[in-house]
Amino acid sequence: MKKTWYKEGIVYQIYPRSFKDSNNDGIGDLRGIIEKLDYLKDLGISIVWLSPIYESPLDDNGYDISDYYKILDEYGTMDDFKELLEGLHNRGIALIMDLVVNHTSDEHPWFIESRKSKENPYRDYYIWREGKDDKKPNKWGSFFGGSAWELDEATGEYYLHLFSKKQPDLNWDNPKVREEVKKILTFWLDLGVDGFRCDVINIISKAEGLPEGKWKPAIRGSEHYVNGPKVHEYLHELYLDVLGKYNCFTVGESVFITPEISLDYTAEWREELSMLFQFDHMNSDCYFVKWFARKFKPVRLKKAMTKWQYGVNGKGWNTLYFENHDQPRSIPRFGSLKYREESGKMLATYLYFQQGTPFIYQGQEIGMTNANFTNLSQYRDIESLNIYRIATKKLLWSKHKTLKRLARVSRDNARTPMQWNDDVNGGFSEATPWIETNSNYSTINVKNDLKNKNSILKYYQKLIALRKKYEIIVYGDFIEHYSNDRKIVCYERNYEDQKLVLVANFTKRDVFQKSPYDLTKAKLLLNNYDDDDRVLKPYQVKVYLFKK
Ligand code: TEU
Ligand code: CA
Repeated sequence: MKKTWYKEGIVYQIYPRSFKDSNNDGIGDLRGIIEKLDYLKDLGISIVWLSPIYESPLDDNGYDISDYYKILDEYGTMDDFKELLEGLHNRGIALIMDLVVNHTSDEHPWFIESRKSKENPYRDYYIWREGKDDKKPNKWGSFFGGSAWELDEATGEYYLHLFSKKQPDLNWDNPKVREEVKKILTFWLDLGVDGFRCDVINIISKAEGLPEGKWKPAIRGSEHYVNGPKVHEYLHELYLDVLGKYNCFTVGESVFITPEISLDYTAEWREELSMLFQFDHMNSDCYFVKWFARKFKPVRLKKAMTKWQYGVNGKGWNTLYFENHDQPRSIPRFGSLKYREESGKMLATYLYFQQGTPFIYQGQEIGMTNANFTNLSQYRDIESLNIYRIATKKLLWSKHKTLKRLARVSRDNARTPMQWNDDVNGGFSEATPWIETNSNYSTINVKNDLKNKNSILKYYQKLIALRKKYEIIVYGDFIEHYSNDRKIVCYERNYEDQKLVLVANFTKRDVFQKSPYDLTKAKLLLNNYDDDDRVLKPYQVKVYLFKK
């Protein structure tokens, strides 16, 4: 397997709107990130992924771009961006940008032109269809609920939007669109960025004729564009014409995918993408989509994680993530609020000792928890607001039930301001933030964690340092033991003359430690408790190193 910097790297995702506000208007910005560069360096991460900072009407917090070459005013200027990039590079940290090119904003000049007339030169940049007998062209659904089609008055035709109606899908079959994407990539790479996180990249190619979709528990119509007919051709084209010429890396967000299919994107010889995000483990507490809840079971999480380890290791490359800006916080989800510190450390260890590139989402490293919103007015996320409307109006869920569901799964859970200290608004801003700060900032914050030597943050620093020190954590193989055990986790990694063994307790009760090896013969590398005996305390995790 080829060794590369991005396999060895540790990524930290910044959601700029909620990271740090430098000018007290309640909105995070680039100069706020610049203030925190040393914090990032001390954490030990080596790559930053910046969620979108481009000009946008913010219908979906920047995942609706109206100018790919301009920084959103609220976030700063191109000079601020260059200073940020230089500040990161000076500290040995790479930067990857969010590339959102399945769709643009409806306020992008291309779409403004496109909707003007059927003859407009930009018409074919998007996907327009006539209605069928006064009805929508087909029954495809949007990821945010409702139909994926919107009627546009000017020409009486419908346009496709797999996300909000302010996010029209681009027509990748138009070579001009692909040239535009290459121009965008080249522009940012020439500025010095080190790669891209490619938003929903496995849905860019739609089946010819846009055939009717079958009803499925997932999104109606998705069988006609998930890993669509030309997706590999288009990605390979981007690679040949642009990406392959730079020492950059790409991580593609991919929905409804299997390990086998993922290799078609990431096997090195394919020359497409470096790695993918997948969602299987995100379904360990729901069915297909998060709105259909089921109880979290550790064994389901283990099965999903292990499936990807076995399916991809040695052939492609995995990503390791539990959190991002679309997911609720992982501690209340997979761990326990009662054992916040213990379970936060255990989850990190279980995840980041597997093979793949680690992704840490801002606030995860201090064990931030869900927003606890109880009122609809507290929500900002378009998906949450849409689903609330649909659930209460069409599915006739009660308001109470819908709010309870949102409190558990809403994307806003991850979007509350970063908690820096116990000053007003957690030190994020002196002004009222665009979304409420979690009131637990007085105890859960960076300042406290830096003072306390047993904090989650200190533990993350230690874990990151270990990943940098021991190649086995990056490149070792992966073998799981006791995969059907509902309480414990145990896996090993092997590399050259070394073996790592991880044992962990995924429950709130003491359990007896199990291991296929005599752990008294190994060196204890990491432990989230002080004691090391044969009983695993609630959410205890230990990692041992053997020299063969
Ligand atoms: O997410 C794609 C995606 O699959 C999500 O919409 C997912 O279905 C949803 O968040 C689950 O709750 C990407 C971005 O990460 C997300 O923030 C954007 O809203 C979306 O694409 C559209 O660009
Ligand atoms: Ca600001």
